[in-house]
This record gives sequence, structure tokens and C-alpha cells, in this order.
Amino acid sequence: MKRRDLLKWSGLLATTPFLKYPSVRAEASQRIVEVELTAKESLQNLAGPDQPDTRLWLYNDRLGGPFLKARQGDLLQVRFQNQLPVPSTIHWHGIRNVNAMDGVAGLTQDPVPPGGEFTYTVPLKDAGTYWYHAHTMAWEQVARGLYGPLIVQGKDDIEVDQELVLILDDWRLDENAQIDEASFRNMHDWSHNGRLGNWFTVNGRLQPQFPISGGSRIRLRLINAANARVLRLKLEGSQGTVIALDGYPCEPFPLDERGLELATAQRMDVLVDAGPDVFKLQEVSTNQTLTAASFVPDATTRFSFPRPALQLPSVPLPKLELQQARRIPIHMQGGAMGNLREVTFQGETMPLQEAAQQHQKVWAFNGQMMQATTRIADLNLGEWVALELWNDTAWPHAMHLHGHHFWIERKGTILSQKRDTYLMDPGEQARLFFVADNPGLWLFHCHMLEHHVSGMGGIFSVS
Ligand SMILES: [Cu+2]
Repeated sequence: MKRRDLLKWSGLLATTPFLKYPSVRAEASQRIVEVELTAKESLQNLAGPDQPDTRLWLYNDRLGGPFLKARQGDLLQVRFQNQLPVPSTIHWHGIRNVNAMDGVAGLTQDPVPPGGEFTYTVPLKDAGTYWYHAHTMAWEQVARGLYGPLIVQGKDDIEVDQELVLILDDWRLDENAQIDEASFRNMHDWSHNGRLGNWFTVNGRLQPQFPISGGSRIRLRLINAANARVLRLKLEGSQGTVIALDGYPCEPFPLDERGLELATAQRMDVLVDAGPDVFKLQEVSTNQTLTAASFVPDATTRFSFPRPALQLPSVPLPKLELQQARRIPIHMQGGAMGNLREVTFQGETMPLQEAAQQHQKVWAFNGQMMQATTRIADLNLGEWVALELWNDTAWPHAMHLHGHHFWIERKGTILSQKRDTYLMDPGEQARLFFVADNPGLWLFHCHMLEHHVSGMGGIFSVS
């Protein structure tokens, strides 16, 4: 199954994503949303009716994950049961979580063993589009399907007729339509652009069609759950306006013909006023245009169109205390076709090739070989921090900070967006600003999961 085979598909009819309303109870002033997530092996038809079912690892047997939905201010309480043959944990990506609930095995909790369970209690302080995924050997467990969307609705959300959640992934399948296991520890992937797949799905389906009402105002919540692939997304047949990035409202801008990059783990929310005709979401990161999903108006058009234009709220930059920010230079190095020859580990300097062969590490920060829990810096609670990043490698990296959201300075300009994952181009220098206001041990790493496991990441302590 090659990527081009996707074009031959006529498309399956998918139902509207099922927004699961878990059991809810009120306690004092806070709603508690209770969910059970069971990770286990699951046999699903992923590659089409003419292909055998695929052995996956999923939560609750749901391809694309159970859709979790709650309101801003809720407490999400998740009883996680691990029925996998290996230990696992769950990370709540983009949530300004309490540290003990962050789900990073070996850092914020012990891995949950096979047959074990763990209850996550996650405060949902911010509205927006988030997701959750396995964070124990994530490069393998996410690739096998352990992820799902987490939508937090705010009382000030823009009013729409329909919301659609689309979680996008590229799977690497072998000729028997099974997860390609032989390539899981492939050092070529780890030192180049990560594990790229050959089977592209939305909510676990190839080119799904979503029924909509003609003329309706729709919010698309797009999530990139791929291990490493940077998607570039555009609309065909309708105009779209980007209103949020990584869950956080941004200054609205049109999603134009060139499309917008969505790196692994990033999200974007797009507002669309549908007309009477089909429109499509297209993936254009390669020299080939792929239809990711189609949106098909039903026979009865319920809304008159065009809709009156919406006055979208402006998102002004707040006053940032950047002058006093503590500067932390991070020189990102290594990988294939890079200029890094030697790395230092525990005071010992070794050739990069030796680090690769003996420790499976090929990336470094500031010349140091990074292990899973290598400390980058100790931060004081409440201080402003400027991470001065220099991507001195031949590859893009999607840098993710746990527990905090950051502002971005690129080419001397602060962007009107607050994110938790920022895509650094090769050679790019940028500064990420944040207030270290969340105590604990927090990861800062590349979300191309093969890069993280092979050294592109470390931790901050905040106290
Ligand atoms: Cu990377």
C-alpha cells in the first residue's frame, strides 16, 4: 500500500465524530467528568475492506480514540486500566496540568504495569482543542494507536452550528496491513525525519465524508497525531479562518491556498461557513494533493447563506515582561547530515557515532548527550524564562513544553499566538517566552517521537 493508492479510494462514509459525554457529577462548585480508558490490543479494519484487520493498541477499542469532551473549569477524572502486555501511561497534551498527573513514565509517575491501573485527576483550566496519548515508549505506543482528542469547551467559544473533531495520523503498515514493527528502532528514522507512515487516516478512516448541513457555520478542530510527519493543510471548495492554534485563540487569519503547516502534536481550529456544495480538507505537504476528508451537505439545507459575516474577536498581545526574562540558550544539534562530531556524556566526550551505537542517541542540546531525565535548568517559580533556541540541524523539530504555554519570538517579532508545540525550521533561531508558574519536573522535547527517544529533549524543574 503506497501513499499514492489513497487517491484511488472513493472514500468511506463516516459518521459524524461521536462526542462522548462521560458521566458527570458536581462536587462543590466544580463538575467532575469521569471517564474510563482501557488500553488494550484491538483488531480493527484500518486498511480497507479488501485488507485483513490490523492489530492495534487502542483505548476502549476506539480507532482515533474515545472523544473526550468537557467544559472549562471541569475536573477530568480518568480511571486508566492497562491491559497491554507492556507498561504504559497517559499524557494530557497541552493541558497546564498538575505535575503528578502529567503522565511521563519515569519522571512524574511510575509506569502502570500490565494489569495495573492509575487514576488521573486533570484540571481543565483552559478551553481549547487538546489531545491525550501514551507517554511510555511513545514512539512505539502512539504509532500503534494509543491517542485520542480532548475537547474543552469555554463559555466564550464562538457560536457555531456544528463542531467536527478530526484527528489525523499516518500509519506505517507492512504488506499484510499490520503495524510495521520491524522498523520501530530504525536508527535511520531516528537520525533523519522520524517514522513517516504510508497510510493516512482521519479519525482512523481513509478519506472520511462528514455529513453537514448546507450553509452551516462549522468549527473544525484539527489534531496531528502522527509520530513525525509535518502536515500542510488547506481547504478546497470553501474559505476557512484559523481562530486557534494549540487550543489557544490566535489573531484570526485566513487559511489560504498554500495551506498551513501542522506539525506533530499541534492543533488548529478553523472556522468555515459552508455553502451548498461539498468542500474538502486537503493535505499538501508533498508534491501530491491528498484529500484528507470531505464535508458533504445533506439534502435539506437548513441555513440561509451566505451567513452574515462574523465579527471575530481580536486577540491582542498581553504585556510581556521580556527584558527581565532569564535567558536559557539551547543549541539543538546532531542528527544525520549535521555538523555535530562529538557529544559529552557524564563528563566523557565521545564521537557521535559511538553515542549512536552504544546509547542510541543522535541528538544533543549544547553539546550534551541528553538522556530521558537530563536536567536543562532549574527554574524559580514565577520567573519569566526565554528559551533561546537554535536549530543547528538539518531537520525540522516540533518543540513541546509540558505544563506551560509559551509566546514565540521569530525574526524579532512576537507572534500573536500562544502555543505548547512550536515547529523549528532547520537553521531557525527563535525565542520561547513563558512564566515558570507550574511547580514540578517538566519535559521540553521534540515531539517527533523518534527524535525525542534518541536525545532531543530534557527537563526543567520549577520550584
Ligand atoms: Cu525533532
